[in-house]
Amino acid sequence: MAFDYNKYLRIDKMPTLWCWGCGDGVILKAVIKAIDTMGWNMDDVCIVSGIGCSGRFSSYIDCNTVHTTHGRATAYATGIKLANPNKHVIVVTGDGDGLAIGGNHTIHAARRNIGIKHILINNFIYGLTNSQTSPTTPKGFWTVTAQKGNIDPNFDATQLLIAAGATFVGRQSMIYPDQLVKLLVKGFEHDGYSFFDVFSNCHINLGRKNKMAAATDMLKWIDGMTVSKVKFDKMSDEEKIGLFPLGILHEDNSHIEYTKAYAKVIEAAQNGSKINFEEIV
Ligand SMILES: Cc1ncc(C[n+]2csc(CCOP(=O)(O)OP(=O)(O)O)c2C)c(N)n1
Repeated sequence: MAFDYNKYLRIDKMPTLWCWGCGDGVILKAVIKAIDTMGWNMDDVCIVSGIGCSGRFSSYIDCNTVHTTHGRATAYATGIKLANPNKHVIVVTGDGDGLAIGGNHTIHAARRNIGIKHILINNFIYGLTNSQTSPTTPKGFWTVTAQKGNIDPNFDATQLLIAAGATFVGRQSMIYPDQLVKLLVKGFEHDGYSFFDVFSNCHINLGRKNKMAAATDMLKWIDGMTVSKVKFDKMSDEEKIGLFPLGILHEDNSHIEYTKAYAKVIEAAQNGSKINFEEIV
């Protein structure tokens, strides 16, 4: 029997506002399937998004949703999770939203290991606002703010997040929805902060000006720069240049999830006792 997406969607908001061929719709379906696999009650799920094409995410899933300000989604999600430790808080941002204006919130959520699930839709551009350079825009690409080609070095979000202390970091491309569902489920099961760098296409606002006008052109480009972590790990340093590994890139289950640590602060304050810092690892 076909999977019933309608059960999870706000049908009155369909069709989505995303452009024809945009990868965001594939990611939406993958997130729904991952939630379904988890068997979560939708009353216990909260989706928080910022502003951007990725920001539309919270409009479409029928659960608790918050469409917040650009760059601040992770800060809202942190507050929501702290106040409701038993809820499943999923934050969805773009690469501009989560790595540029909101980069600060992202690294500190990772550092604290708060149990929010951060899906970064990485389309390598500020999509909604018509093509400004983002922290992941490749060198040489035309953007509206770099009309001679982008000179800014870009970074690999997963390496930043690992360095910041994230305890689950993975990457997948929307070209492989089944693998994306699997990765999301692994990260949803993880007790702590989970970060997913999800490559997506924006053929309208990035591709068209960079000789990839069709969605399929951009998908080929994305596919050409990604490789499974298993293959990546066997490559020489030279072969790895320009390639991004896909899969679980980092997992560390040895640290306490932040709301559990914070519960000890509440307990100490209520009982007039001291925190046992040996339990805060
Ligand atoms: C504080 C603030 N700064 C800037 C904007 C304008 N703005 C809205 S969306 C956006 C860029 C979105 O790009 P990204 O986060 O990469 O998401 P995408 O649209 O590509 O999904 C910008 C700059 C805003 N709404 N608020």
